[in-house]
Amino acid sequence: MAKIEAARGRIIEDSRGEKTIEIDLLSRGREFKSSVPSGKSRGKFEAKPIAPEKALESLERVMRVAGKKNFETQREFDDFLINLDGTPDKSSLGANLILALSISFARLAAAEENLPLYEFLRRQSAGASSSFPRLLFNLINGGVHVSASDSPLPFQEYLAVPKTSSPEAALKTGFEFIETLKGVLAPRGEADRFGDEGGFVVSGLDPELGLELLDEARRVYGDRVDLSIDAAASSLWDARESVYKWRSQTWTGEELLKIYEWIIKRYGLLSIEDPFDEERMEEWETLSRERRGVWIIGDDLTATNVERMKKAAQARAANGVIIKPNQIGTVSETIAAVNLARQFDWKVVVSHRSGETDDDFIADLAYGIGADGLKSGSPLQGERLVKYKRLVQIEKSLKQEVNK
Ligand code: 2PG
Ligand code: MG
Repeated sequence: MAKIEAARGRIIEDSRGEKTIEIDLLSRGREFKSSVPSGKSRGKFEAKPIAPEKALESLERVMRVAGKKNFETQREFDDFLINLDGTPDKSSLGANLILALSISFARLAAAEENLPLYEFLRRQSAGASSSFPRLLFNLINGGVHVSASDSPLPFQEYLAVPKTSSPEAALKTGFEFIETLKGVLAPRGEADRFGDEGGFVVSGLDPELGLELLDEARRVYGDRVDLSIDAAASSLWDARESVYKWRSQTWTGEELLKIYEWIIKRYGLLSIEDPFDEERMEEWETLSRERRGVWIIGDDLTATNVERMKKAAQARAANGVIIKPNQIGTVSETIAAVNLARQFDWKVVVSHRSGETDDDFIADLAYGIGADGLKSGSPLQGERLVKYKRLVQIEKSLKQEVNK
């Protein structure tokens, strides 16, 4: 059904000023563009991107074969890419090139069927019904997303999550809450430094401090947001010394567990992402065991990879999962991970990466598959805001349809 007539690729800059690729697929006089993000706190089980220059060379290799074929389905196109690559981690063609092609193909195939992208994606996912995700705004950045000279907090992300399922209302709450938070941070002289995802930078060693500050803002603003963290603990884990470590601080797994138990109670946390290292599932289990109401979310742990997810489910390590298309590399495999999460009855949070572009694919994905959350940084940064705005646009278009 879908015939790719030509492809173009170029190198662009992401939100960190690092190089990434943008790809256009051309078909029947129309072009279908996409670009791919990249992560800094990358898990070891992720698919591997290659240098952008090399990825553009791979594009020629792909087109020599793809240009002669017709592809019936997304799965068929993705399988073609996976087979042509031939490696388990997509390091031959490059996971970045493969994902850009896969996303552009989804846009092309949706257009062929005259469907909005989110509806096309919903149909790829067995039994999914579309719904709007909660928005997880990363408002205080820490860990490896902040330059070391700013003495960042140990946990990578301190998030505020508006208590509404309307993206428009959530975005409004997000901006208002940021203003309130500024008022809390200004007397500390910390209202004008930003990390990779557009959140504020707070200096300190106490992992709780980011939550204390968000909570202070919440007391002023009103109880209209939940709080969450991404500890990104694989970045803290020191395998040689068998401890978690951040600058002059160290914690054993048990000590971290105590911190989580305390902050869950103290702040009524909605979710904790990557509380422990990606290899230490026994530690995850100790937290997940007692915490049925809190979303214990795997990111580096699960890497949007069904084999990793099965292991985590067997170990009872988590009850939720981060879905990042570029961790696995194709749209079909991303949706397979979502389907499996649903079978496990896990929460699903679709997520951006710390180095982002203006591509808003993940917003259509999150709505299309009915994700519980979309995590895309602070709305103060343009590359993050486009994702949230795309959801608002979908919401408005659906309302118009009802009013017709
Ligand atoms: C994460 C992500 C995105 P990175 O850990 O969840 O917030 O960070 O893209 O650097 O892996
Ligand atoms: Mg994470």
